Amino acid sequence: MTVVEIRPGLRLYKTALDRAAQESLRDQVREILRAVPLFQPVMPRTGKPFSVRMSNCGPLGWVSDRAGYRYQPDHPDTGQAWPPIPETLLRLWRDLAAYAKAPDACLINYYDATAKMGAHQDIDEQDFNAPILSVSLGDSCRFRFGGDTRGGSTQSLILESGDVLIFGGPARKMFHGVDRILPKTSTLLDPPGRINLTLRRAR
Ligand code: MD6
Ligand code: FE
Repeated sequence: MTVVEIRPGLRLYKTALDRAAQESLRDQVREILRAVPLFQPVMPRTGKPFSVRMSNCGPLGWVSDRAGYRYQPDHPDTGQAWPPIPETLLRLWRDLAAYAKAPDACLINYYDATAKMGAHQDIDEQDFNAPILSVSLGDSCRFRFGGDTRGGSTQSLILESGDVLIFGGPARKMFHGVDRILPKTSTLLDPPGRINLTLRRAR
């Protein structure tokens, strides 16, 4: 594992998880998705579907529907409580996030080859002192990030399977998104694609 401080508050840990750890986490995510299947979030008001499908684990999960964005304890379609956060992820948080309180939410994003994520800020949480820790599995993506306002200059980086990105401090509220998936860059997932897990303190 090597760590790169990309800018103050934004740290990239390359290959924080080796292949065996990625396979183990993949299997745990598969198990979670058996209990709480991927759902199709839609944009508030317009109802336009995201190209990414989502699920969650932990006490709270992030959802988006016509009523808005929020954290809630259960699956929006089935009412099933979100399963616990896997120990592997809690360990990454303890080792890398340097934040006293444990995460209470973990969003699971699944991207097929054509999915992407528009520029956004993560500002639905109550405590911005807590960082967000993101884990990538499967195909690589081009991740884009900018400043605290929309439309300024941006930079991009490639996130690969096993990489961990931490957003904290002055980078906590920066705009970011996923330009595109780079298909066939990993053999980890079947069906192929990319999974991104983000650990947060929602409350
Ligand atoms: C993704 N990530 O990598 C999207 N948000 O698929 C995020 O939106 C994100 O990586 C907050 C903090 C870290 C992230
Ligand atoms: Fe985000």
